[in-house]
Amino acid sequence: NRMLTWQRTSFHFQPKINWMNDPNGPLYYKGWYHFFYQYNPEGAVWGNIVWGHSVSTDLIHWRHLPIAMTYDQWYDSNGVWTGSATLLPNGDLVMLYTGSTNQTVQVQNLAYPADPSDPLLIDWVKYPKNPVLVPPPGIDIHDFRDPTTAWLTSEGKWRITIGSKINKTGISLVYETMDFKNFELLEGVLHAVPGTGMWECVDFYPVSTSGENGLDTSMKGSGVKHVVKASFDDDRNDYYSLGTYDEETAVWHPDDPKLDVGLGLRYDYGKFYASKTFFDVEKKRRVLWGWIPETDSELADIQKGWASLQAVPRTVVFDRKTGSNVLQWPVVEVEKLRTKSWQFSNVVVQPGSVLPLDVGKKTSQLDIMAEFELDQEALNRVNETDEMFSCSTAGGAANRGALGPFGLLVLADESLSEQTPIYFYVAKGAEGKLKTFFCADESRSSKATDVMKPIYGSTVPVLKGEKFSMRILVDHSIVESFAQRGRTCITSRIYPTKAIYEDAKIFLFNNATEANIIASLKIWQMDSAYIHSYPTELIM
Ligand code: DQQ
Repeated sequence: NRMLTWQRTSFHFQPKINWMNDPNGPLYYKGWYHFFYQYNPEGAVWGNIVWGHSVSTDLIHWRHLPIAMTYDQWYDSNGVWTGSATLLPNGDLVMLYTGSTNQTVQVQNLAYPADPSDPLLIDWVKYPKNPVLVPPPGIDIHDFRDPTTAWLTSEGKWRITIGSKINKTGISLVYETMDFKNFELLEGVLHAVPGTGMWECVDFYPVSTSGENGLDTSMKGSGVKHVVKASFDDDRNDYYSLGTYDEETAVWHPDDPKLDVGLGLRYDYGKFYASKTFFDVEKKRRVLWGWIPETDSELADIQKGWASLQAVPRTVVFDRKTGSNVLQWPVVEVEKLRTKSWQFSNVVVQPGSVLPLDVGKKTSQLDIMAEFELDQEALNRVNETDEMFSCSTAGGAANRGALGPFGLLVLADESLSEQTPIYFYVAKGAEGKLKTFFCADESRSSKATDVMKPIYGSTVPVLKGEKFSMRILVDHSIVESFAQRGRTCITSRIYPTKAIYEDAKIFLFNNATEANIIASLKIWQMDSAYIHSYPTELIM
């Protein structure tokens, strides 16, 4: 029944049925990408959490494997919660995860593959002397979770960090270990930010300031900056910050205190949470996984029998042009799904107009690359304007300013009664300084009344000589949008009821009052990925 199944996606990772949340322990091992995830095998709501498990050779096509770990010990009987993988230099693999005990105490546990020679890592053994860590003095038993991948010190010891809070200050504790069984809590914290609440799923990793390659988690020294990311339980967003890691003190300092964790940048200004990176040893890149929660009602999730997606994995690199943010970009393998393409060159879109783009029938699975130029005469002519602009102002893409909004309407029906505008908005300040916003307006994304319809967005740096550029992945009920090669990203989890399958169209629009825009686009239809179940579909 097409009404029941249309919300399923075609190239985003999701289990066949039931609830999924955080990505866990991603890694590349003996020829396979492994993806574990928080999973409820018994329903479409959070609970009974185990580790689901899938493998892939390209991060796009997946084979679901049996559940890797279930809640079968006193130290994880309330759930096998989030954790991370560490690949040791000798090839050994260790997994650390949070268990919620029979008393709902949050503890850290060690697990490892039963048969390290099995590239599929089907069977897992929990260390008999678990837990390896319990909440230290001063830390609430419910505020101690989500161990990171470990990194090496110059002395050959391993360090991990674990998110927590003290009063309202979000913190990340650092532990040192030789064997992943005995740990020592270091004095002080990796980092703390007052007022930010509990830090979930902390991630800590180096990025190269001189090259495009990703770095092993233990890399340090010159030409390296470190990212701290925390998922804020209070506002359910993933915040990151760039800075310097001091090995001596095991302390990290933000480059710019104004852009500290939670004060500045987010990975994504839409729906995107509990993310985690791993270093892909095969392709020498750092890959980011992020959980996309639902924004419909719990009842709707129960009715459809499943909940949540994962974002298409993204490579993460330091933005050497701005020097102040990372760039996120869908892994190159997703381009293998590109089929038929359409090109539009230098289309002039006049103020107040909407132009349909004919890209054939299969319009609910697209990869769109678009570039826009604002007409220079108008840019010069327009005086200071819209300095108070914010994406989230009521009205969204319907609000008209001198130099915006302009962009695309995706998952729109013929009559535009459903549409999701993804757009730029240019504000002009004193001395002619331009400030560009990148926004996604979900307020008209669905006729359904039981879904959230926020308007998302933030600023995006557009450097001298750059055009306004966006990439959009459209996949039935999710739209992932990337501005300026991934400086600002927005994931929209939306539920069109009319703009589905071949009734989903796309349009160019320009709601600016003063300026023409010139648009050039390349648009590909996307094939579906192979994401099948074990064992029925695996055994061929
Ligand atoms: N989800 C896990 C926790 C983590 C939270 C439980 C973040 O370990 O803090 O399912 O979404």
